[in-house]
Amino acid sequence: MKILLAHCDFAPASLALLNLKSYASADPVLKERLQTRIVGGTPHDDPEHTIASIVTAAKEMQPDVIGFSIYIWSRFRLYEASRQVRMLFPNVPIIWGGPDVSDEAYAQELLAEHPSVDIIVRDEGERTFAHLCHHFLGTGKPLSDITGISFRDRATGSLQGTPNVQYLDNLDDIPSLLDLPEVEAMIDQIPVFALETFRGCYMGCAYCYWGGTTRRSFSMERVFSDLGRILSHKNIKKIWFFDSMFGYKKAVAKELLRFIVANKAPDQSVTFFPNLDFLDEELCSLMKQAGVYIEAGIQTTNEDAYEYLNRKWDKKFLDSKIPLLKKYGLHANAQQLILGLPGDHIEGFRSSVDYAFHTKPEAIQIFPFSVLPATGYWKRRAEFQVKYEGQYRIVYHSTTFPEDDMVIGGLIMVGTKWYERYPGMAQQLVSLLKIRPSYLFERMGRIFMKEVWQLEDTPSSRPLVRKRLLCQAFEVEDVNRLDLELLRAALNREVEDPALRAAADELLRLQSYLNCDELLDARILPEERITAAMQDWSRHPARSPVLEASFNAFDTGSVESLADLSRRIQFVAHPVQTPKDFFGKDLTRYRIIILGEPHHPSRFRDLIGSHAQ
Ligand code: B12
Ligand code: SF4
Repeated sequence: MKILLAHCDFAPASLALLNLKSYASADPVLKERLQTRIVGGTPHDDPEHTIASIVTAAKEMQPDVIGFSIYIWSRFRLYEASRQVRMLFPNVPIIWGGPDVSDEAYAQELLAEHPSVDIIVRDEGERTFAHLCHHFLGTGKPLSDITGISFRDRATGSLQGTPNVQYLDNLDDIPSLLDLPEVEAMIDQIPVFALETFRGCYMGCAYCYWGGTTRRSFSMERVFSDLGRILSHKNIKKIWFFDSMFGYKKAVAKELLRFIVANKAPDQSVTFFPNLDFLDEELCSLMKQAGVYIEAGIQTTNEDAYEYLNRKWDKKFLDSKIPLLKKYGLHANAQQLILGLPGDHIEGFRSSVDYAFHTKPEAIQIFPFSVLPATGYWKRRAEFQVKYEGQYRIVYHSTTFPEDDMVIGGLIMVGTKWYERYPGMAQQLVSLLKIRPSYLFERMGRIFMKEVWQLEDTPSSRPLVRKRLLCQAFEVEDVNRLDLELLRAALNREVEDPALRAAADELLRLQSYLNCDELLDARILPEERITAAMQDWSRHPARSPVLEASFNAFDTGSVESLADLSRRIQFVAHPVQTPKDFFGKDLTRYRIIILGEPHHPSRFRDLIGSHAQ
């Protein structure tokens, strides 16, 4: 029996479809009788292109069954691909699966709206998919006895649903994906690979579907074996771990990190979504050694929003964990927030942004609230009077977050994109101007909207403004237009005091150095420390000459009054080994040594003189 499986994911391979195939291949009958082909594209492709490649594959293969793996980012184009293959093959059963179709009531609605789907597989798919294959081969049960599906009865046209699937007890029942021919064919060419180590999450946050399943993990033997094999492919530079509970079993997590430290090449890095709950000193230290990228999904700091979020954290908890990350120099950490959560309001959102800013992350990532099927908020969407739009079901109105405020939040979100490009600059600027970060971001957003998008927010343009701010968030090309010239224009408009404006210009001039990784001040540190640092600097091939700044632009606390702006300092700098961003790109960071004040020479004057030659 020939089965065509289609997806459209950011990852080059669909973990979901590979898992279905791998699990089925452990069944002797299916191994013998199934012929599976996986076809796909990425959401960055033109949707027409994805659809055409699926249709072409179907024409070539002439499948007996067709399956689609549907996520929020792929749903529109895959609905259309499904419609087109249904027209070509009216009698071939079409199955949809994936998180976006896993809500039981919604699955019925989808069946009613889309005649191009016959069966929807809800939630975990391996076991159900194997049952369906047997069904179509004639070696299995009738559809009404297969758990975890919603389907259209072909004879009567009625819509039916069966009880939820029973999850796999032992995830090791899915053979390693690394043994699949599809993976063998690509593994020597791809730079990124993902390893799923855990399913489910104990938190069950109301906006998330990940927390929806019972918690199960692959065995450590299996994880070590797969990880060792992946790390041995030196072309793979980045490994993603899908484990929402990383650190839950402390000893195991630590063992895994030690394994990574011992086995990874220097240019290989790993990304976890570590749960802050489980962080301790040793785990942080090991994560630093393993070069782990940290994302802290704090989402909000507003107590009113926590009430509905079903999260076990509060601000006090965050205050106790964030310093731990900082202590271990887990620099490339992104603070993630959600804009527009039920119960939150614009002031609460501003405070969350300010909180995230003051933890000095590399990035503040704001996601507009997207109401996902099968989640807690989905079930309560009428109660919160949620209005949403577009493929991502972006919420633009709810009881505590009316549309006007959502637009302000969208402007702040644009400002945080700018932060991502210039974090050091933004930190210094906020301190210099003594402004709330969220206000600076909002201003940046307004200027960007006017200058780049040429849009004014008026009652008639409101829907367009809203869509561009909230739905555009998933496009990247605008981010590159958030440049320093735009900031200069903003500052010229906003800052009236000439001394402050000159200081802001100084920050712009020194902006690349502001992202410093380490700041050594010769005026206060012991002589040996500075002597050693100067020796490093003098040997560094990319060292700067001795530079001068009109005030201590590196220390956010250095400007208390305008008089401080005329206290010139001299400094030197050299690049240091850089952290990587989420996509594995190097971020340039500097070590700065403040030598002293030219008019008030420090006790290190002789030392400076000799190294500066
Ligand atoms: C890795 C990941 C990503 C990757 C991309 C992954 C990819 N495939 O390209 C990245 C980091 C880019 C990403 C981004 C986002 N993600 Co994400 N991501 C995940 C994550 C952690 C793992 C997905 C995975 O591979 N799981 C392993 C596979 C085996 O499990 P599965 O996907 O559930 O598949 C099973 C079943 O669904 C079913 N199944 C699936 N397809 C099919 C097909 C058939 C025919 C059958 C029978 C069964 C079946 O069987 C599979 C095996 O059991 C999930 C959470 C999770 N743990 O699943 C979220 C998740 C998929 N992401 C989600 C979201 C919302 C996003 C974002 C929109 C978040 C945001 N606010 O920005 C962004 C999108 C960014 C953008 N620009 O559009 C949601 C999706 C919900 C939905 N309705 O689609 C999830 C479920 C998490 C959540 N918050 O609830 N994500
Ligand atoms: S902790 Fe993360 S993975 Fe778990 S339910 Fe909450 S958002 Fe989802």
